[in-house]
Amino acid sequence: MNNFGRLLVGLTTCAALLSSGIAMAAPPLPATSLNTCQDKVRTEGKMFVQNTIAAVGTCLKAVATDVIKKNVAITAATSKTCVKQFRTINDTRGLGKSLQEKLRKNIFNKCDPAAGANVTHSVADVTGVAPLLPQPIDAANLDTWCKHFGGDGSIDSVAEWEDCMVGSFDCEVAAAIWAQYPRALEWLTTLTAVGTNMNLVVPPAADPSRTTDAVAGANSFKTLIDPDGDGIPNPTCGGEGVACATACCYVEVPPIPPIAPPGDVTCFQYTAPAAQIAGFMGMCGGPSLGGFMIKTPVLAPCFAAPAPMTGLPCFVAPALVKIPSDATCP
Ligand SMILES: [Ca+2]
Ligand SMILES: [Ca+2]
Repeated sequence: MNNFGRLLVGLTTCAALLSSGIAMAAPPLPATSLNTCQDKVRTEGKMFVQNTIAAVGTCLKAVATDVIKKNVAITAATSKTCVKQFRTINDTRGLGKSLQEKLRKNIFNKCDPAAGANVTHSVADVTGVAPLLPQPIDAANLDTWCKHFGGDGSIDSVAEWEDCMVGSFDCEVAAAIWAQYPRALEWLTTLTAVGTNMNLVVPPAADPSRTTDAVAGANSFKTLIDPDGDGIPNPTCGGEGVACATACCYVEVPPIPPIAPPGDVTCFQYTAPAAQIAGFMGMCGGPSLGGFMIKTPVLAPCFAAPAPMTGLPCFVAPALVKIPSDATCP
C-alpha cells in the first residue's frame, strides 16, 4: 500500500470512528437529566422575570417622559412603544414569540419526557410523587400554594408546574413595576382606554392582531396590579391576599322525651373568605321550626368539638356535611 492508500485507510477509519461515536452518543443519566431541568427552570425563570419587567418598564418610561417630564398627554409615539412592548407579553399568533411561549418551550425541552430521548427522567421525578430517582425536584411541594395562581391543587405534569411559575413570576413582576411606578395603574388605564392611545396604533397588514394583543396584554397586567378591579392597586400575589376561614353550623334536635332521646345533630362545614363566612354564620344562628331545631354557628371546623347543646359528635358523614369551599380558597 502506498502512502496515499495508507492515508485513505486512516481517514476512512477516522470517519467510521467519528460516525459511530455520534451514533452512540448516550442520553444523559436520569439524575443528570433531572438536574438539567432544574437548572433550566432557574435560567428561564430569571430571564422571564427580567424581560417582562423590561418590557413593561420600557413602556412606562416613555409614558413618564410625556407626563412627568413634559407634562403633556401620552403621545402617539409612546403608545406605539407600548404596543410593541406588550406584544411580547401577549401574542395570540402562537408563533412562539412571546416571553411566556419561550419560557414554556425551553422548560418543556429540558423537563418533559415527551420532548425526546435526551430527557431521561420521569414526570414523577419532577413532581416528586412516587419518583423513580432517589432525589426528585418535588414540584408537588407547590400543590396548595399554586392554587393561588389557578392551579387545581395537584401538580401532575410539567405543564402544570409551568402554569404556576408563569402565575407567580407575573405577580412578582407586577409588584416590582408598581413599586417603581406608583402611577402604573393610572397610566395603563389611560393607555388602554377604548378608542384612544394604544387602541389607535394601526397594526401592519401582515400582523392584524398586533394592537389588540398588546392592549389585552396591558389589560391583564393591570389585573395583576389590581386583582379586584376597584381602582386601588394591591398587587398581592395570587389575588388580593384572601384569608380563608372554616366555620361549622351545628343543627341539633334536642332530646324531647319520649320522642327522640338522645337527640340528633347534623353539621355543615364551609371554608371561605371572611365576608362569606360571616354571612354563613349569620344564616346559621338561632332556633327554627318552633324550637325543635337549634342552629349554632362556630368559627371552627365541625370536627373540632362536639355539638354545643347535645354534646353529640359531628365528625364524619352523614352527620358531617362539607359544603364545597369557596373557589378563592386553597
Ligand atoms: Ca393537576
Ligand atoms: Ca384592588
